[in-house]
This record gives sequence, C-alpha cells and structure tokens, in this order.
Amino acid sequence: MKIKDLDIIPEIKISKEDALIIVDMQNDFIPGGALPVEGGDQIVVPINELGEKFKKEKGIIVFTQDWHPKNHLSFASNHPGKKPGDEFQDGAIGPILWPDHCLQGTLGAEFHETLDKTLAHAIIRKGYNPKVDSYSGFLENDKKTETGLAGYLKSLKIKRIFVCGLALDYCCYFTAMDGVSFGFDVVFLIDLTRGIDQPENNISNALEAMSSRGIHFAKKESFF
Ligand code: VGL
Ligand code: ZN
Repeated sequence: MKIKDLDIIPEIKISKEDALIIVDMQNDFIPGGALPVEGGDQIVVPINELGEKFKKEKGIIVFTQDWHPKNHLSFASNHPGKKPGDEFQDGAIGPILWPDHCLQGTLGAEFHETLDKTLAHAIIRKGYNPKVDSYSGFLENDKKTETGLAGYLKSLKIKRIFVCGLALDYCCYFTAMDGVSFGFDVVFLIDLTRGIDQPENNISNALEAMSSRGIHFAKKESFF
C-alpha cells in the first residue's frame, strides 16, 4: 500500500475531546542525528503550526520521548559482533538492532530545537528498561507494561487521537495501533511523519495494517 492510495479525511474540526500525539521529535531522529529519518526535519514547522491550532481549539497535546539507558538491548553495540540494521528478534527487542540513540540526558534525546516545546501538556518517556524496547507511546514492546498515556488521556475524556512525528513505521505506527486497542478513534497524519522503511516494505506493511485496523488518515490541510 502506498501513501497516495490512502483515503484522506477532507475536513476536521478539533474539539476538547481530541489529542495530538507528537511522537519522538528528537534530535537523534532528525538528519544529522544518530538514527536519522529522511525528511524528518521537514515536518517540524508544520507540526508546530498544527499544534498552535490544537491549542486554540482546546485540544490536548502530548509529546513522546524515546529515552534509553546506555545498556539498552536494542542497541547493536550491546551485542558483540552485531551492527545497526541487523535483523534481531528476542522477546521485546527487534525486529532489527539500532545504533545507540536517544541516550537519557544527551543532546540527541532532546526535542528538536525548532519544535515548540511550550505546546506539550504532558511528555511521556519510554524505552528506559534496558531489556524492553518501547516503540508505542502507550505500551512497551512486552505488550503489557503501560506508559500511563492511556490513563492520562481517558482521565481527560479524550475520545480521538491524532498521531504524527517519527518514525512512521515504528513509534508512530505502534502508537496508532495501540491507540485503537485502548478504545480511541485514531487518525494518522500522513504528511506530518516520515519513515525508516527497514526491513524492506515496512512502511507499506504499516499502512496496510493501519487501514485494516480502522485507523483513518488525514493531512495538515484537513484542519485548515
Ligand atoms: C524509534 C527505532 C528505535 C522511533 C525509536 O521513534 O520510531 N525507532 N527507537
Ligand atoms: Zn529507541
């Protein structure tokens, strides 16, 4: 499935039952960082502009932040003989190994300097257990440890979430899919994300799975 084949919601009105989830807009995922996502720099300003709109319409805005310790088992450097990009699946780590990225307290883990940090009502950190990766903003990859995001949104009576940020086929994808599991209406903002596309066809598979799951797609222009 390709981006151009998706049905796009033409018009969206934001209410206070809506939340914008801005996933992992951190230096390490932007070109020049440790795990750069191609074009990641192009979505910062439009995300800020949509965030402003959410703020005006009283929607809730949450940032997620990948936040790993040095001994995190998703890093190839913690597996002798392995390199970033190698396929690897062991429990809650995989399907590939990553370069060291988003180390707690480093510049790489900080939000991109152009991102408007004042927009966030809450920031959810994830990936701090060395043995368990956490792509989703809701659930760690063991599929049972919650980050608290679902409870936070439910306590605020949020019904619908909009997912954008990095990377399309990892943290945005898993956040959107888990959003459905937790009972939210999920809208994926396809022009406000960029993907890694490893292993092969990962983006296309993610789009297919999200469509089948009832996730909707929209663009920034759907709000303006
Ligand atoms: C991510 C790979 C490893 C992401 C985080 O934000 O999509 N991808 N850690
Ligand atoms: Zn990570």
